[in-house]
Amino acid sequence: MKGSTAVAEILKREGIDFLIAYPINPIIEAAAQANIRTIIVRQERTGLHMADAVSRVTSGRRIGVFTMQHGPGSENAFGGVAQAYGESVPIVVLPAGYPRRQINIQPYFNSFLNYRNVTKWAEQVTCADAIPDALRRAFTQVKNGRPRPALVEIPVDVFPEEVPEPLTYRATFGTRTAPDPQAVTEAARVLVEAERPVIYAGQGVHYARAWQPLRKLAELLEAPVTTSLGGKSAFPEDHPLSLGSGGRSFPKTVHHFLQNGDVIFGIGCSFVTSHFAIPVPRNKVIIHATLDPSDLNNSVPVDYGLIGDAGLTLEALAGEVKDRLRGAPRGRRDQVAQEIKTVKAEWLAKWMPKLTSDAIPLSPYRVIWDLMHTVDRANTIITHDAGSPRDQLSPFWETVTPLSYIGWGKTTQLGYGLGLMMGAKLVAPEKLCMNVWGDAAIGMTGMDFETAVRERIPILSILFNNFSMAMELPVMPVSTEKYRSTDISGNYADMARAFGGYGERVTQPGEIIPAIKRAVQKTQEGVPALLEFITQKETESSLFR
Ligand SMILES: Cc1ncc(C[n+]2csc(CCOP(=O)(O)OP(=O)(O)O)c2C)c(N)n1
Ligand SMILES: [Mg+2]
Repeated sequence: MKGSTAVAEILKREGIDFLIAYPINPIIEAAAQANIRTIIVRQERTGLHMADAVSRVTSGRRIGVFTMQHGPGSENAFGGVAQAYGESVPIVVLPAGYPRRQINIQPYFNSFLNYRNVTKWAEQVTCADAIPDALRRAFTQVKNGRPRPALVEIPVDVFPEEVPEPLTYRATFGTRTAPDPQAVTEAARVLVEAERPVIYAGQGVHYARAWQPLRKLAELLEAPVTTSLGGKSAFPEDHPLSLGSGGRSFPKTVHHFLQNGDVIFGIGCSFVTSHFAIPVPRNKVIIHATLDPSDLNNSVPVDYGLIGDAGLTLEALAGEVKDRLRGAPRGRRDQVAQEIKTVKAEWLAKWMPKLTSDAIPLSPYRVIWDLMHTVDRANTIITHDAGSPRDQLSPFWETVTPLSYIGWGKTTQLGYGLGLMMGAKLVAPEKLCMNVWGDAAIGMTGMDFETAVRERIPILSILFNNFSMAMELPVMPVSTEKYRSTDISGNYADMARAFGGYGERVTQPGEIIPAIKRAVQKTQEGVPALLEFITQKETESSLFR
């Protein structure tokens, strides 16, 4: 069979049922012939964001695959792969390459060379019979160890070559590593001896699907739990021990308990310094459990380290902690829960005027508050975007089910949210999938709303149009005043309608909830919807620095 047919057959055996792509690449035709649904985007970046969400929302049990052409396609895709690398997302990227006689000379874009620093695995296939081995390596890499993109570049003149038959390819598998038992014993001892431990859960808990073991350990220790943005929704945020999530902005409960804690236990997180992660206080005992040793002692010096899968780590720790406690409750639960309740109430009271504001233009906080109280949160997947919407949404959106919030911020490309929710909707069609973004963000990837319409992916986009890059106002006062450099413009509800979707512009506070209901109804009818809320240039967010 031909190289391209072999790729499609291998994807099929790997359980891939849709291929996200931008032409031209012969894998697209071969995949369609093999009954793999091909989904064509408007630009490569969005396609990668979709593939990214396929992997994230399924905890890597299904792998997002994206293919594109050599040269411009692979050049233009770079941002999407870099974003997935930054966020540690396991996707398989299949660029075509220039013909072999040109591929390794200037000026031809060489994916193997150029993508090395934003993938965990990159290779170039030089003859068709190497395709099965290369794909076996790529799929094994994305299913094992730290999740990150793997790339296989296939030169255009390799696709028509013959791959020997029969094709013996078997689907790859993922396996897990467990932490050193001695390290588990030590960590359990420190956690049981701690007076005010705090658990900080990252997205490793999502990939391990370790939501129950996390809850079990927290309840045994009677310890409060916060999450990173990537870990948001790993622990139910309506649980009495939940502090809410970290990020650039976060609830006061997170700040209060971290400052007053004695031991911080990070599970499935990197602790890497980021503008969009809580600063880890330095005078604490730190226990760090992560899959990847390169995280250990990276940004934060740690006292105890555990290397392994978050689920195996949590199960092992819960077992040891239980033995040490001998079935006796700690007797702290009510006091911890009460402290959380008090601090949270005080924090929310401060924000309530914005969350319930009747102002025109609308307060973005009011829109978020009304949205949260209108949709069925347990059956929703939501994501923020870069810009103020992230800092406005993440502290106040209370998640109740795992993977109902796709948080991000290791790198923060404006426009990531749309593709994420399109990918989420593909693998969770029964859920309401919503991206909340600003008018700068839509400028990056908004054209792909047309993809949502054309490919019948009925997401709901919540757009805050404040005719500005409000986030930049404090850092661009002179250019704003002299040249209006932070102004932007557009009618995005009209744009959504022009693309064949449902679009509505909302200006009145009383219209927020009815508009949300109409838009949700439209998504249930299979029509993507965009609600354009005309909002204030809000620059305040819940910061504790
Ligand atoms: C690709 C990319 N370029 C630049 C930035 C830097 N940046 C972050 S937020 C922002 C402006 C956000 O404006 P908008 O989306 O309208 O949200 P607002 O702050 O107005 O609510 C910019 C330029 C980025 N995050 N991503
Ligand atoms: Mg804006």
